Amino acid sequence: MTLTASNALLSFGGILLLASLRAEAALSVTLNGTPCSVDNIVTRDVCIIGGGSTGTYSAIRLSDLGKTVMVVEEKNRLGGHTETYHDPVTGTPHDYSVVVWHDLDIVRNYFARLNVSLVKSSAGGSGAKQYFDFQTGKPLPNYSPGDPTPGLAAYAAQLAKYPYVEEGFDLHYPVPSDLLLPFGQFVKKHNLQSMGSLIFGFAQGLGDVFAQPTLYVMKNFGSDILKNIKTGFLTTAEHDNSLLYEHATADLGPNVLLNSQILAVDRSDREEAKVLVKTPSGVTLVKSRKLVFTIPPKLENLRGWDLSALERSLFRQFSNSGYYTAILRNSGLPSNLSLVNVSPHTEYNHAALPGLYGITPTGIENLLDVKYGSVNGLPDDQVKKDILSTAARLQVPGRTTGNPELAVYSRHTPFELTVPPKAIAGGFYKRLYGLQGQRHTYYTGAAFHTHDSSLLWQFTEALLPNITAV
Ligand SMILES: Cc1cc2nc3c(=O)[nH]c(=O)nc-3n(C[C@@H](O)[C@H](O)[C@H](O)COP(=O)(O)OP(=O)(O)OC[C@H]3O[C@@H](n4cnc5c(N)ncnc54)[C@H](O)[C@@H]3O)c2cc1C
Ligand SMILES: *[C@@H]1O[C@H](CO)[C@@H](O)[C@H](O)[C@H]1NC(C)=O
Ligand SMILES: *[C@@H]1O[C@H](CO)[C@@H](O)[C@H](O)[C@H]1NC(C)=O
Ligand SMILES: *[C@@H]1O[C@H](CO)[C@@H](O)[C@H](O)[C@H]1NC(C)=O
Repeated sequence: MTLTASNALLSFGGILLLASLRAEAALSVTLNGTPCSVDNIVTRDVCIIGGGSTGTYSAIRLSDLGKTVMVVEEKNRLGGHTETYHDPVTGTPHDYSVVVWHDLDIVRNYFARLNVSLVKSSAGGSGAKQYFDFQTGKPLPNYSPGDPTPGLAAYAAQLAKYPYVEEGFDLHYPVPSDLLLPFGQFVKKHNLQSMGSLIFGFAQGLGDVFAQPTLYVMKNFGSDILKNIKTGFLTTAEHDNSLLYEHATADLGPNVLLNSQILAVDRSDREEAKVLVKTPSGVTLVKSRKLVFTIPPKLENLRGWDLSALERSLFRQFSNSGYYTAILRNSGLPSNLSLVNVSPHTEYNHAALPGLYGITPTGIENLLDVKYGSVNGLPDDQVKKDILSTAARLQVPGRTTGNPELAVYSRHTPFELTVPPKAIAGGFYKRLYGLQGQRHTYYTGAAFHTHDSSLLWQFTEALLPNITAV
């Protein structure tokens, strides 16, 4: 019997037991006209591509609405950009990527459903702020970001003109020209200069926020964010945001394929979509009536997909920024300061990219949180080297030399997906949204709205009636 060799597989659920029994007599299927042999075939109502913020939400909600699901995730865990470091010495958790959610019913209901407690939190981070030019390592003791209040008030008045940008990309045409202006020009036009430093710090991950079309900035930094800055965001009571995803993983049981790569997708059949997946225990074919697509739609991430000419022509237009996170150990830097990267040479004294946004406390001795940005993707080796050499040159009073190393490093890249103003004005997002429901596929996730978990759950919730319709 092959069963003795399959203990690990058995714990993964009945599906894989089946796979092991069939391993010697592989099944043959035809995908995109090519015969493929598979170890296992499963049928679900919905196959969810990507198990990050949006994919996990989709899986839980669709299950609760009585649908059978299968989530396909390439990493070894659900959660996507949500990552938690557990200090091996103290066991203390630190969320080094996604930190907060909006205080909204949809958020509270979802966490209650997965039995994870929430508390109010500010998005500001901890530690007394000190300003350094990270390029030279020198302190800038006389620098102050100034009072952003007048700029924020004027910005809020501008936001109020475009309430629909907070719901998605259902734009009004012709697209108002202010939404297409590079944000730096929009700032000057509406006298928002006093919020220049604040927006750069908030819109981390957007690359050069002042060069991005204003539309993307408004989607990232919208009215509900402004409200939550005043009234408080939500975070997990345990300060371990990955609990949400661990509970979801347990809840979904065998309906998640982790460490799994998509080999091919065939949506040509009128009845069902076929997704061929390489899993750690063999090749599985997932057949489903509907797909929920939540991954970054960059062509290099869609090898094996049967993209239509339209899908290809839309997805190839996306550019992306780079965003990276790390935890620095033994840096010799104090554990209780928030070090902000400012530059004497930029318009709002914001950090020059590529570079660190800042280094902030984790609440754990000897461990510091690092955020790093670039206008496009960079090789990991370059980012890691830059983080270490930058940390080494910071002239923080009282520091020791240390022996800096990265306790963890994470590549959140491609991050923000954008298209040029001309494409936005020309109806790019109308065509992108026109894909909804075509070829069994529903699209959600950051590229289809914005990098904000709470708003993505709202956006996904609104799609559910269509996904569950027969
Ligand atoms: C450092 C950082 C801090 C942030 N802080 C906050 C915050 O405090 N609050 C907030 O609301 N938002 C925050 N965000 C934004 C965050 O919420 C994301 O925008 C959100 O995770 C987007 O959800 P998503 O489902 O589109 O993508 P993801 O969560 O990234 O999920 C996509 C999933 O698909 C998987 N995947 C990708 N390609 C494939 C493939 N080809 N095959 C199989 N699987 C694939 C990925 O591994 C990932 O798990 C932060 C992001 C970062 C990077
Ligand atoms: C919910 O979480 C609490 C606290 O972690 C735990 O005591 C309880 O058993 C959990 N309930 C369910 C239904 O999982
Ligand atoms: C940080 O900690 C050091 C000693 O570890 C202490 O001297 C200093 O006052 C602290 N600074 C702040 C801003 O808390
Ligand atoms: C969802 O279905 C409704 C009703 O059929 C339709 O009007 C709407 O355009 C659909 N929305 C999407 C995003 O497909």
